[in-house]
Amino acid sequence: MSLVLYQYWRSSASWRVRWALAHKGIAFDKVAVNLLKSEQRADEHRARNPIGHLPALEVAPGRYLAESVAIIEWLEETHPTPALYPADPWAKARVRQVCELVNAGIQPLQNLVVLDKVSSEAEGKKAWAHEFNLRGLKALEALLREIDAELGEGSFAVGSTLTAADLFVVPQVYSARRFGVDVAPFTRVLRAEASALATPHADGARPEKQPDAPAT
Ligand SMILES: N[C@@H](CCC(=O)N[C@@H](CS)C(=O)NCC(=O)O)C(=O)O
Repeated sequence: MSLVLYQYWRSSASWRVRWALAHKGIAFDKVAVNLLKSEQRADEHRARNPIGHLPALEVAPGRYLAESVAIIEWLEETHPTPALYPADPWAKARVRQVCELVNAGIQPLQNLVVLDKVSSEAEGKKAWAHEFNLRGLKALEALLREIDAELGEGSFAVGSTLTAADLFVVPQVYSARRFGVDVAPFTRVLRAEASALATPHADGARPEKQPDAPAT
């Protein structure tokens, strides 16, 4: 069977994984799970990922892997080329640091399950998500500049080729814009975003290109 990605068009963690699959030329099918209808919290989806989050990748009939970091590292090990991690251990550690800054330091704070606890009002939710996206982008900008100083100025998040770091940065910048953050000051982050979005498989991974995206 081909791999099956359970995803939602605007889920940033799903975006990371479908982009990695496309970049590596791995065939997969997509099944939409609607976050706005809370389908991710249904028993049917918790059987794929006990915490009730997207994405989940069905790797064999009835066998699922969740958590985008785990999925992308598994894809890297099973399909090493084109690589999404540098061979050099230090550069690889920096790629992982960028991934985790987004995965652990920014994205969880904007999750629906969190926003629903923060406020019952749309404005209250947006203000919270704005604050943590802004805080995260400031940190990301500083980190990418620090990495440039070590490895030489790069056009992507880390270095001069697409890495897993870009797959985490680009969806996060999209989210930051959604929550009203002025991203213009983060010029190093925006350079990485532009470079990554110009790579061959970036376009098809974008939210608005997903089958469950609303028609514009
Ligand atoms: N660390 C997880 C994050 C997964 C996650 O938080 N997914 C979000 C969508 S981007 C979700 O399913 N949220 C559901 C909710 O908040 O109820 C990963 O990288 O896969």
